Amino acid sequence: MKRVCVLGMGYIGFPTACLFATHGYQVAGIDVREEIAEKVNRGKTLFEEPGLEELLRESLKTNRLAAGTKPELADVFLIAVPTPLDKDRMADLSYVREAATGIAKYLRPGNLVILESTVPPGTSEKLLLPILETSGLKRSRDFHLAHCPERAIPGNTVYEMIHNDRIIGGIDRESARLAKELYSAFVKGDFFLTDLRTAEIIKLMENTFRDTNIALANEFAQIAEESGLNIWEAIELANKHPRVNILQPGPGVGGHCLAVDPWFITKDSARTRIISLAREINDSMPYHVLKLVKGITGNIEGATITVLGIAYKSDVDDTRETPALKFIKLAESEGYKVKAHDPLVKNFEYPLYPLKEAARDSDCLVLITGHSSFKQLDPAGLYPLMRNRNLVDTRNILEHDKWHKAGFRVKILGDGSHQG
Ligand code: SAJ
Repeated sequence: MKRVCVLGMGYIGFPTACLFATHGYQVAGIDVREEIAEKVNRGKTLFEEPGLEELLRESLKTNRLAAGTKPELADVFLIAVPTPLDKDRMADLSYVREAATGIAKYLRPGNLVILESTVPPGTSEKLLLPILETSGLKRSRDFHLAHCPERAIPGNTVYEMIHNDRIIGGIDRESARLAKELYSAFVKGDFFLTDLRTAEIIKLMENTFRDTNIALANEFAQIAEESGLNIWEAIELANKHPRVNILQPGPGVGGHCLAVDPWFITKDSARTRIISLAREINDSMPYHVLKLVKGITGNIEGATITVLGIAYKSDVDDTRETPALKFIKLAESEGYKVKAHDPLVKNFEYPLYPLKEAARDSDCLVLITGHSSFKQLDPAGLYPLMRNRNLVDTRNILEHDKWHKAGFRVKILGDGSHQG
């Protein structure tokens, strides 16, 4: 049976390790953090994702998965470590470097190395290969290398890992073919083979496309506020056109992908304009939300605001790059007292309160994350606790009539037709 060593037990590496373990491979799940490896071995999932708990249980029951902190001999090494932005908006590739250095010691003739982490074009060739060759082995002759960027969406990771099509870039045709064979164990989508550099940029293009589309929606939203119309209705109707699909405006773009990856393209290019502008528009949305809050809270001295939703998007417990954090910092710097509530998030930079505590003495509710459970919020359960009845809905998910009837002034992001 083939052995796969997965480096990085994060949002991608962990479910990937479980999928290989439940589809015929012996898997070592490696993470530099000992507590992560221990948790996996104790059968605890590292985050919530539909289907993940069952996969882990099955992987451990059959002894096909064991987590540890050091790489070990294997047929396949799969790198799924984070590639965050550094403070100069450059890709921080230190985790990739560290993982490759670890692998080089265990690399043997015939091995296949796969990079799943998102990286700037050229990283596999310029950074990864030279490190792997410190093993004394030679690319193509002795070992294979492929880049198979992950494409699964948080909140539906396991399903998408199985059903999405995959792009595989190889250092040579044989590397791509071997990687395809490996993933075929559980991937039901189609495979498309290409070279390393093309695979690297495809991943970045996908997320940049989405980020740019959201920036357009955010710009439309601000235009709608200026022009006294409702962008939500306008987008819905524009999307009835067979070739138009505008995404939704909101309080900004978070997560570890859309808010990060476009910068990997701009970094080495003097030609990018739309990409960085889109990033700036999306990054500016928390300022815009604060402007809406100021508009509705008016002259209330030292107002307290309640942030509903901290996660970077609906129905996940993930707060990476969340626009909520930026919004809270901005609001505090302008003298607001902020209390935050999120039904799913457990750890955050700021204290989180149960809903009623968060609403107590508040002057304004600001819905940042569109969690499904918020749709059922009952204004009658909250306003008796509040000092003033104001609501800003940045996701347009609440039943606004209900809130109006309960005496709230309501501001919806992107809706200039609303009179409050
Ligand atoms: N957002 C909007 N309006 C929308 C859609 C999203 O404001 O219409 C915001 C969300 O609230 C969130 C952010 O954008 O803050 C990103 O959320 P998302 O659901 O669009 O995407 P991610 O970051 O969770 O996952 C993306 C996916 N990429 C694409 O759809 C092209 C996923 O398939 C990738 O695997 C993932 O990035 C990744 O890991 O790269």
